[in-house]
Amino acid sequence: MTKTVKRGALIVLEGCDRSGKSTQCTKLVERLNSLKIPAKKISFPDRTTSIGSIIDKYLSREIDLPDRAIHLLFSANRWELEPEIRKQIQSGVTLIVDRYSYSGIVFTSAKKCVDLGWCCAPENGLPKPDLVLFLKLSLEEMSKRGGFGNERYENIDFQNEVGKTFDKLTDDFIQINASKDISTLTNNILEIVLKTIDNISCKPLKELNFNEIKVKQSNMY
Ligand code: T5A
Repeated sequence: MTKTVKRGALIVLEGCDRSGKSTQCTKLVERLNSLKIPAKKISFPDRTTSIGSIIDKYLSREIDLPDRAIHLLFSANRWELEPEIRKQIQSGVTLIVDRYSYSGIVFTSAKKCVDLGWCCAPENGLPKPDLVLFLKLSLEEMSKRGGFGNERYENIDFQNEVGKTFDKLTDDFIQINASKDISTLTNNILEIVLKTIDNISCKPLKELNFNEIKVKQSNMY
């Protein structure tokens, strides 16, 4: 008789730039693996693919692209990893994801050039996270962290707009105070992640459907 493998969880860390997402994703995977829970980190944008290399050139200001074109490339970068995400989750691996569709929607929307519905549409149908943690950090603290200002989007006015847009997007995120020290944060986040892994049990992985999203302000751009 074949043994049914319990699926892994899809956990996303979101937040403004330099809020510590990458650091926490790496630490979480280490801690989960040390507890013998199979876990891997993936990051968006994934700059290692051919689509990701265009995104990297755009972010480092090597090339310019129209806002809609770069938005669709960020989304395509998620879709090219979608089969792998499903495969890993079904094989029992928990994925800790550094940014996801929410960043895609919010960063383009904060440019105030495209309406929210247009930003959301390409994300519909991607695997829906079991948990989204939002790392919240003040603009002042963010700007003091290493490397801030190196890439496109890393300026205080735009990050302020990004923060406000994230706030309007959904009530479903669990907010985390990202100003705490790294190990305290990892302990806090690990506790929530372990509960999620326990709770998913036999629940199937859902799909994102932004047509149902709870947008707090209907005229949001
Ligand atoms: N984007 C992204 C879109 O426009 N559309 C999309 O669809 C997607 C997915 C690049 C840009 O692309 C945009 C958003 C971004 O502007 P990225 O590759 O995630 O996205 O950007 P990165 O520059 O790699 O990462 P971030 O700027 O988001 O930084 P992190 O991951 O939040 O922070 P991290 O962990 O690298 O830490 C930053 C610094 O702070 C320190 C670290 O040591 C490091 O120096 N630090 C702390 N210091 C004190 N206390 C703590 N608790 C700390 N945690 C970390």
